[in-house]
Amino acid sequence: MIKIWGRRSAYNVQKVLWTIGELGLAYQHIDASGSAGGLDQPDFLAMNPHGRIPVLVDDNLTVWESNSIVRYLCANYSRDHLWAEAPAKRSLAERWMDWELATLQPDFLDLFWGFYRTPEALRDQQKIQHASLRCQKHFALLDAHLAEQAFVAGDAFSMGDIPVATSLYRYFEMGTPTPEIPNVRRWYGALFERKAFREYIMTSFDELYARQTF
Ligand SMILES: N[C@@H](CCC(=O)N[C@@H](CS)C(=O)NCC(=O)O)C(=O)O
Repeated sequence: MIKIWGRRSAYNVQKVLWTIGELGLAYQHIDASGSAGGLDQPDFLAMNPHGRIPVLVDDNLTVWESNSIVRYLCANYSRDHLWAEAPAKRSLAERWMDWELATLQPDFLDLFWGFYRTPEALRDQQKIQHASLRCQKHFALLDAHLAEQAFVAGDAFSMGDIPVATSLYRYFEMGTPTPEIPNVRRWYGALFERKAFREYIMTSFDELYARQTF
């Protein structure tokens, strides 16, 4: 059976749990990080030398890096559905996964950590404002893309939607200003129809408020 190590409130773990939910796979969740700790333990570091979550084990295979895990699951369990077999079609999804990791996530994490995870008295307002503007620019760009199509890689939901959309619930709910992005809102509404999105992404992240550890 597939095993997933990680904390359910962790953004990168949620991408993987959502994917597993979409694919309807049985899995075992092993709590790691947060109150469970364990990321610095030799057993864990043997699976992921970076000491980060999520980690997936499937039979003899161990995979770390959330987007790589999403790719692996879709390639192995969802051929020609969430994973497009044709490289050209697949690239439509993959570019948004890489964009999420390289461009959106660093700015989104600066905003989430700078605002939500920092106690009010310690917040650096200038840094928050800067991160907020960068996120607004990223989401406006995504909005323009979604004006042309229903999902990031075309007319159908694919693995490309998962990493980018994992940030939406927190972005809209954490209490910072968001721009007018009607196409992103429409996409968010379509994702809300998906059971696994509601189950794994639209979950409380209160435990992270003003928490600067883990
Ligand atoms: N690029 C990595 C980042 C992994 C990462 O930084 N995970 C965070 C949780 S989202 C983590 O392990 N933080 C330490 C902790 O939770 O104790 C990925 O996408 O898997």
